[in-house]
Amino acid sequence: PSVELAPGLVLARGFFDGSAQRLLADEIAALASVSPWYRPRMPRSGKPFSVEMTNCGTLGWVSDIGGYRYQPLHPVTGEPWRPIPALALRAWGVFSAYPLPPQACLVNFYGAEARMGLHQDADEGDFSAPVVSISLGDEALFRYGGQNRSDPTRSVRLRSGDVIVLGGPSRRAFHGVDRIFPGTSELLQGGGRINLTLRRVTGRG
Ligand code: MD3
Ligand code: FE
Repeated sequence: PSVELAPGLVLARGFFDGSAQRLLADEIAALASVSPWYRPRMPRSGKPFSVEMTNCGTLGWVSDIGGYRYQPLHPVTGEPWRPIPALALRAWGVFSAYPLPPQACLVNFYGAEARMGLHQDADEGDFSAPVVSISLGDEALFRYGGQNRSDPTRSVRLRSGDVIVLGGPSRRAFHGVDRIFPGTSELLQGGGRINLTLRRVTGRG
């Protein structure tokens, strides 16, 4: 069952069942053994994120003191990113309504204390493509607002197996993760939360 929380913001509760979540979590563990988790830093300040990141796909989103960008190589190992897991591509196929496959899949890991401040995703060249997000592991309090930072916000708790789609006017909405709820899922060894976001980076020409 999917519900539209705001224009273009669709939540598909429990899209991935327990066995699909298990397969995806195992695929992420395998890809992180090749493309290790690293802690990005904020542009200019160099302050480390509380979220750890890796990517899969032909391009990955990275952040360091020089800025935000998409690049084909892991910033620490210098190796190419691994392919996007087939199950994640399935969510894109079901929800994106977009004729081309995703180029990038940013993989975020939240430990018990991690959070992500309110921001817009603005580093992509094609805003006609949605962002498709998959949640795994512990529950999280997700906050979303409007196109301006000062717009009112609403919150929704995201659970393991949920998919959210950010398309249309919601593609430019401010959003963030206020907190995670430790101990609410048994999926990940050692706890925590993983979020995958599937993205188009370049336009259709
Ligand atoms: C709303 N990740 O990686 S996913 C991100 O749970 C990010 O890790 C959060 O925000 C997380 O950039 C939220 C949901 C999400 C992703 C992209 C969006 C919401 C969005 C783009 C536009 C509007
Ligand atoms: Fe974001």
